[in-house]
Amino acid sequence: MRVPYRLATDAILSADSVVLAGHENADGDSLGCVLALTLAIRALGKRAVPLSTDGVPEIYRWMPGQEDIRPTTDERGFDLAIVCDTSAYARLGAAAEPMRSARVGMRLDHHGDLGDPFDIACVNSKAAATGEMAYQLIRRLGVPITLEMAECLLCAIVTDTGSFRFMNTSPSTLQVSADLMRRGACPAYISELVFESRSPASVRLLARALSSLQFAHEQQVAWVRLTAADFAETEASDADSEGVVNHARSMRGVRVGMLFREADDRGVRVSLRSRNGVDVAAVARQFGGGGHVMAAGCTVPMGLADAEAAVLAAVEAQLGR
Ligand SMILES: [Mn+2]
Repeated sequence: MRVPYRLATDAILSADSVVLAGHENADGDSLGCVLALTLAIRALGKRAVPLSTDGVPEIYRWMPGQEDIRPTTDERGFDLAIVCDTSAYARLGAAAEPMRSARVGMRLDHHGDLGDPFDIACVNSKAAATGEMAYQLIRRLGVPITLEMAECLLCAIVTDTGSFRFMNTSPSTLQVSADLMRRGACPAYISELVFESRSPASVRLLARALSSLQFAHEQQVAWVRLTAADFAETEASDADSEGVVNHARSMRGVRVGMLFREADDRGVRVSLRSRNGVDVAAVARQFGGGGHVMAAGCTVPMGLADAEAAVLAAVEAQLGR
């Protein structure tokens, strides 16, 4: 897979102002890329404006430079926009307009879907995290990777690989991570901050989800649900449901794990996780979503029970293929 890093570095080097944003429901990867690239672009003496439509979830509020992130900006006409960790402007939420209005649009992403057209598309679906690609880009810019950048990039990799446990972890993922460690970043420290610093509300929310556990397809499919009342009564935020879906997949014999959550008036948000190559991205695409083969999501404009039935039927069809 040839990634046009040369075009990407040329675009950055010839820009004076750069605006960067990751996807809605920001995660360690989207934020890590936006922040590391912001630091690198500023190190080149250029202006960089980091955006994240729903701000920075609490578990990422230690990341270097995160205090600069705004949901959006009134400014338009940046020289360059860098869309991180997604293929679509629509997923940038409030940050979409300043990003769209930039003279040059660049996508830096490890999702395989086609998405919107960009002037420069740096896409590598083999990269474990977009952070792995941001590392390659910063190296090619000739900017020394500081401890701050290294912590952002390693956080991107640690979170998107589930602490190097997921199938996407490759030799190059580990090589990049080793280099980031040599620059002072520490996976144990990052894991502690991200995975061992949960809010009581998020654990109470997890308890609600686990108590809803259901199975189908000879226990090869497991799912949990979170209602609007679960969020309200535990005082949990949307970000507190991160990782809940992994519990549905964590059991012996389960091939597909799912989380259904009543999100907003758009309907039910569905997260899908699989193993052994079961393609849940294909399922998500049937409902207008997308993602990776073994980690995908979609929003279904139905009530909770109907959404569960519809997605379960699609998953069972996928398993029967
Ligand atoms: Mn990612």
